[in-house]
Amino acid sequence: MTHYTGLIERYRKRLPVSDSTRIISLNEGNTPLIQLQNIPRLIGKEVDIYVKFEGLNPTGSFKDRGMTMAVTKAVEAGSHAIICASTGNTSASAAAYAARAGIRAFVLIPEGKIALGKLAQTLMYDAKIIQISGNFDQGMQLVKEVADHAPVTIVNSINPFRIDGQKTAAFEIVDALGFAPDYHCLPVGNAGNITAYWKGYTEYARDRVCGNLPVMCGYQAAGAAPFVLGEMVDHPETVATAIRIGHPQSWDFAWTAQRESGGWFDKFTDEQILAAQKMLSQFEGIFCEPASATSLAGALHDIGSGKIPEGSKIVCTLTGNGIKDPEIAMMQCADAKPITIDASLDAVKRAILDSL
Ligand code: AN7
Repeated sequence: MTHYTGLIERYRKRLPVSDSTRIISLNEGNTPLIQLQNIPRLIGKEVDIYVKFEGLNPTGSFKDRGMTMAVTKAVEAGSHAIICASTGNTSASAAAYAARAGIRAFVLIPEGKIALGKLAQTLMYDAKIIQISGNFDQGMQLVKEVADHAPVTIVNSINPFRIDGQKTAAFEIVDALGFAPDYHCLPVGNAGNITAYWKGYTEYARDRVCGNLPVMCGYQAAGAAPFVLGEMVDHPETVATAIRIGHPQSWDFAWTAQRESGGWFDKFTDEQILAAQKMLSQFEGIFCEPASATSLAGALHDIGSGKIPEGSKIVCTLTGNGIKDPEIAMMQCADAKPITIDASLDAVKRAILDSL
């Protein structure tokens, strides 16, 4: 390949595009799979943990994988506008790909409950932002209803092209490792992503690109854990606003992934999620957003309990970039306020010597 031009070009044969399709791309995908070096040593376990850092996509989240496909197909079908409900990342991604395509984007977001970076991005990409005094689930319901009455294409993960785009993350992992991991850990909100990874892995296994399949581990925030409770949650709450979702759209698909892979769902408190986010930053230099760290919180818990045995190869997807949510990051580091000193050599020298 000459230079990388996005996941549709790379996996063209496995995606529903033709030679005449105009590809709407921002060179998404091809994100790093980074092996953790310090955390396994800290916890004293013999495990290979890799993180798939999806925060390095063009708009800072895994949503770009699905959005390049969904917007490409919307434009191919003649659509001039897209719409989504979002906890923040889908809206940023939809807005960016609409800008790239030259079409309009409408996004419904829960007022006051989306991270600052996501709001700033979406404004910059010039989407029409509609805040509702309600949560994501109510927004999603409204989007489904309004799409029946207006010429707009829904680009939430109920759009099957989103799932097709996102399955390429599983392809990249197998292409990088030469095999599928033993365990794949993901944060779960609407469950589109766990659905997509399972589709990608099973497609590769069917075609003998890999000989094994991972166990799928879906982790939720304790206050927004419908898969763990086995029923919808009407008032989801969590500091990880990206996964503040109580009525997942890919309910049946996610249960299929769990059942077929022999996997499980579990839930973790905001404190556990934030601790995992800080740990990744502090000990590995990898800054993801709070929701993303739920995958590591879950993996560490299940490694600790032995549910994931030593010797395992584990991939945790880090779905979004830490820079998306500066307010939570500052809150996490409230005790580490920067010091202010005189602009003199003496004062700087003293500050350094004091903290060595
Ligand atoms: C960082 O943007 O639902 O289980 O509207 O932003 O596929 O829903 C975001 C979801 C995990 C959960 N991590 O993925 C939205 C939205 C981050 C996310 C998820 C989201 P799914």
